[in-house]
Amino acid sequence: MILFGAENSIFENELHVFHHGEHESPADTFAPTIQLNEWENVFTRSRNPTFSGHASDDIGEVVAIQYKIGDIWNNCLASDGLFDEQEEEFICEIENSLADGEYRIYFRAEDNNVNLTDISNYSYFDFLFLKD
Ligand SMILES: [Ca+2]
Ligand SMILES: [Ca+2]
Repeated sequence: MILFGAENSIFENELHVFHHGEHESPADTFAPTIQLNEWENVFTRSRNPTFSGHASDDIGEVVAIQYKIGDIWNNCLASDGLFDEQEEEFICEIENSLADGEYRIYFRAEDNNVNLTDISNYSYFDFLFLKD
């Protein structure tokens, strides 16, 4: 009886570890989704406008949000100072001063399982810079 009990308990432990492991590292194949905060207008008079929004991941943590106007991706900032959670508010400050004109800004997100927003899923926003 004692021997049976011991074997049984080892079996249960293995089962427990297996299930635990499954919960610790589920397959994560999706990048976080991005929800942009709407501007009141589609134009700005600021040469260095700011965008903000919310990123959320079903599985995993948001580790980066980036924007691009043109060809180069730039990092956005986490509102709480660090991209390290499943839900993050972010701010993107456009560093290169804009010239007059129409622009499209793209956003993408990355999680801690190296999932990056697919090009077909980039969030974007069309706006105008009009100087005073
Ligand atoms: Ca994910
Ligand atoms: Ca955070």
